[in-house]
Amino acid sequence: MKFCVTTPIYYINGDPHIGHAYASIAADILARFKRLDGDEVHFSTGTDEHGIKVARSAETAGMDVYKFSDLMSQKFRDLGKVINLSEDDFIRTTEERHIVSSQQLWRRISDDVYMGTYSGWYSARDEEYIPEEDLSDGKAPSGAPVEWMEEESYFFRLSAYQDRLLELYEKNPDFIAPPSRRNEVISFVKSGLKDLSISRSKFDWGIPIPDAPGHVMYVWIDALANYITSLGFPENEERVAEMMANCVHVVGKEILRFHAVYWPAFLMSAGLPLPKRIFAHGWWTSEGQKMSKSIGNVVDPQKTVEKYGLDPIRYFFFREIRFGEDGDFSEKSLQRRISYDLANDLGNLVQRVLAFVQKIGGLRVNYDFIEDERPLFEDSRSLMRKLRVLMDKQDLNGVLGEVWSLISASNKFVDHMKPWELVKDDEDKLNRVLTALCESLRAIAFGVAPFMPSTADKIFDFLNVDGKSFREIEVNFTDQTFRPPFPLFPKE
Ligand code: ME8
Repeated sequence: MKFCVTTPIYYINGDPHIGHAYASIAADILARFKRLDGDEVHFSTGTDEHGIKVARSAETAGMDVYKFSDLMSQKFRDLGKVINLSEDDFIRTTEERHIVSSQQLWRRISDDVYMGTYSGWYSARDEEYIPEEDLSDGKAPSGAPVEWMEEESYFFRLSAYQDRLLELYEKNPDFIAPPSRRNEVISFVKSGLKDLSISRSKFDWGIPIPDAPGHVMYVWIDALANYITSLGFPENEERVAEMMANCVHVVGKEILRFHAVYWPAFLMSAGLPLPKRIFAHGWWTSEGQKMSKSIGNVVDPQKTVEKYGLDPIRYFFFREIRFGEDGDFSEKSLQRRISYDLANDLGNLVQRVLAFVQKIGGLRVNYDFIEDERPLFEDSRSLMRKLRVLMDKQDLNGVLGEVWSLISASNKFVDHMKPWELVKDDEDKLNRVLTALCESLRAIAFGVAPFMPSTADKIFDFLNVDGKSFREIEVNFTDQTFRPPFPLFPKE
């Protein structure tokens, strides 16, 4: 199977923060899961560098806009290292390949494009025109200031796509996820679509429109096109087609409309395939408040990783809330997750089982399970089948829930079976119990691997397992001595 997953490409007007890290880690988890499951994966992320907002930030910084873009884009690339992203492509919208691709997309939609004049309120922070009726106290719904703009502009005949879009949502109920977001989009489209202004003439930090000197593309056209550029458009349309058919765009809920309404309309107009799903995730506040530079509560990914380690943060994001909902990032809740779920449940299980196996001189396998051990063995072998179903719905929280129920079942199994007593008088049972436990540790390691890759690697190492493919779960262990385990989440 082929699988494609994308993150939003981030504006480079400010430093990356934990919200960007969150969206990227979500996509990374989906990509890692599918790779372990044997799929051919294309995972792309990158930076959105054109538009008024970025041009103004460069101006404020007193820098040439190209130099500014290089500097800021690099910060997002560096964030990828800090959060262990496994992207296949990091795309910058200022790259030549992207300019070619966006211009080609433009040509392909040109039957739906006409020239007119735009006048209205523009929010540079949202990079969007705001309809007069949506203003409150003279501001955009996001709270951003607006300014009056009037210019000659190209328009995209979005109004002509209303019925086709409604049909798309109707026929593909999972096109927009989670389901709660779907109605929101449907009622927006039903309320009537206006044609969309898709060019700028008073401003030049954008991709030039073919054969239209003095006009650049509206930043959102160029931004959305990144997904197909990354897949090789325009040279390789075959690859675009096969990857888009199973592509999930992970986006924040505030940009769902661009992805679920404008993007499919552009693709339909261009005669290009639509993605499989747009998944809108929620927003994180920090210690109960909206993250903002003026409040000073913006969570810096680098510092948080230095303090708590990366894997606990990657875990926290997807354990704390259902993927799609809003959450609050607080150090207290993070610490709680680390000490209960990670150190007590997972860390302790691995430690108590493997230290014991080590103490008795290694594992001597016995797969002749009886009623006592078989359920744990079967739960371990069938874990991946359950996770696959949940992952296909991007239910990341559900996946962790399943993995943690196996962890807790395994801990109870140890308590109940008391291997330290079996060692005295029932060697056969002892070996069955420990074999079942090693099986469950291996399944657990695979279950956590997409979320906490380095933690999983440590467990794989302890168990002498390769950790490259879920297929390894089906292979019986052999007699062996393991490396001595060390605590996965040491208490300071
Ligand atoms: O919108 N909580 O870029 P952007 C959770 N360039 N996620 C957050 C977040 C928070 N507090 N803050 C940001 C753009 N995000 C466009 C996208 S795509 C073709 C173009 C995440 O830099 C979330 O995923 O404003 C959001 O959609 C994204 O960062 C927006 O990044």
